[in-house]
Amino acid sequence: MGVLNVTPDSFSDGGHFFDADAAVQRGLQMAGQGAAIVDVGGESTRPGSQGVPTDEQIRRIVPVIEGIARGTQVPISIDTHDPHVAEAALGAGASMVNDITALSDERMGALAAEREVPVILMHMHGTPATMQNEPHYDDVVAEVVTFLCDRAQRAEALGIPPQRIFIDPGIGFGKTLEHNLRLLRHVDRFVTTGYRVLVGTSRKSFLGKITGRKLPADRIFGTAGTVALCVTAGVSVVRVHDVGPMLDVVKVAQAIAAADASAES
Ligand code: HH2
Repeated sequence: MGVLNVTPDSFSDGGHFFDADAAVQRGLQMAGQGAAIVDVGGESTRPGSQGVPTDEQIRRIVPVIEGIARGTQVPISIDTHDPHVAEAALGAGASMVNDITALSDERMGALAAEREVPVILMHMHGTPATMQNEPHYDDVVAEVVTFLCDRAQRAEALGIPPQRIFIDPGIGFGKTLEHNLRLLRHVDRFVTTGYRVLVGTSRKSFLGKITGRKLPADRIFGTAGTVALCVTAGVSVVRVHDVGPMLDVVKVAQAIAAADASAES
């Protein structure tokens, strides 16, 4: 999944694709590089961010989704927790909903059920404005798995079949470095729930804490480390800014993960 933020302030690509034409070009470029999904968002959710009004998000994302959908068959997801934004995005050509609040607004679940589109349910502790204020868990892995299974069951009750549900531990959303590392170390626990798993580590600040890389664009190799680990553990989708390089990492990790099966066949 390639990341496309149509925002002035996203932590990594903020301001790069705020212009609709530049954003469409970027979306088509990621599709050409092999992205299986292009994830379009009109609101930064970086720590401390305050939120963008619904009409402004719609103004940002609709022309971009229309432009990308005209140029490629690659599915487009809409990164929003606002059902009005999601509805506008689906009308413009998106076919998947990426909800970082995991259906906190039940109208989002009803919309996804009615339109028969997949949903991504992500875990977040608090809200982007406050989430990094000393987050605490007794057992971060167990608590996040339990939360996501609960939300996935709620989605099923709203009429979304399990094969259309993705769960996502929400790396960096109300988590310390240690919490992020434990979630990645035990990402197989999410895979064994039976729901497909999506993980988004791309260029995030915890990678900078480990490597000393202050600029998000310098965290590509750090991202690659996490992508290899996630794919090997059975994660279905990785959400990344650098589609071309990460596709190579995915291919190598998939080949290694499949080695036993292919040697015996
Ligand atoms: N991370 C970000 C945004 N949306 N969605 C899912 N499902 N999982 C994630 O880990 C995730 C997400 C944050 O990254 P980015 O979009 O690059 O930055 P910003 O929120 O500043 O726009």
